[in-house]
Amino acid sequence: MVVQTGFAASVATLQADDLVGEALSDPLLAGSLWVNVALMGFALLAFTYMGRTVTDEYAKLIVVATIAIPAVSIASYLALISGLTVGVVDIPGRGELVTLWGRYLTWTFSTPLILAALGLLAGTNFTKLFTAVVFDVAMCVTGLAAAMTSQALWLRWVWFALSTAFFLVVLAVILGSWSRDVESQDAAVQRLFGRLKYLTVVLWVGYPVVWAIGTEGLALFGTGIAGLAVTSWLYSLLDVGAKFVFAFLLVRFLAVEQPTVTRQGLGSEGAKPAD
Ligand code: RET
Repeated sequence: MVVQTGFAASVATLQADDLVGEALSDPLLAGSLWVNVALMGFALLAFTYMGRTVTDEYAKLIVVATIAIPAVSIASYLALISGLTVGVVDIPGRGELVTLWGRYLTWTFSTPLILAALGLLAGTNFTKLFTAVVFDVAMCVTGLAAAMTSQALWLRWVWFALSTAFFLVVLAVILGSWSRDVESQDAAVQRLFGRLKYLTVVLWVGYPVVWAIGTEGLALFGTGIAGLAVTSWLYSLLDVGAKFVFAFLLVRFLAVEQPTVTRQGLGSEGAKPAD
């Protein structure tokens, strides 16, 4: 076994830094990141302004969760641009792969906010919201593991499969439990929930598809369609829909309609202290 000396190790780090620096100086890749910093910066200001008229305390909670989505996103994209969350994975037989792993990391914070906003709108209870968020976080963390695994190529796909299994739980909560919960809400809330639900489900399914066809997935077999910049653009465009459009529709609705959203409270449904 060859143990790398300190010197050899620092040469390897230097090469990795060079690769990251080179990748980030590609204008096409940089553009895919800056566009979202600009959009999310605008979103943060616009949503704060739009949300100021919401009076109902529960609706305000939904607004706060929604405004936090672009806030997390700006930090996420700045970290990528700064190279803080971009690295190199050395895959045996395939060479060095530049990975924007910060995306998977920050989804751990942004996606629970999206789910909180959606679940609160449906008026769901704590148990169901907790279920969706826990499995969502598990999906993101195992997705990060898939991207960082260099031990063997097939192990990346094992992580991918595990992450997908957790994703299915999230989809089941949205399409099953929450779709039933929302039936006790106003017609207008139901209509908005229906739109946001389909927007979310369709766009979220796009993320594992991009992973599979992009640089992290099939590209390692020489069959992926997308290079680093194209993969990054695809994620950025999905983000525009899953975060910006989602949050815009929600905040606008809460500000304009001033709906009263009823909720099931914290425990399991129907259980009252006197029972
Ligand atoms: C990965 C790869 C492993 C398998 C699966 C994935 C799913 C990712 C999803 C991401 C959604 C992100 C959003 C971000 C907004 O900020 C990790 C790509 C299932 C669903 C909505």
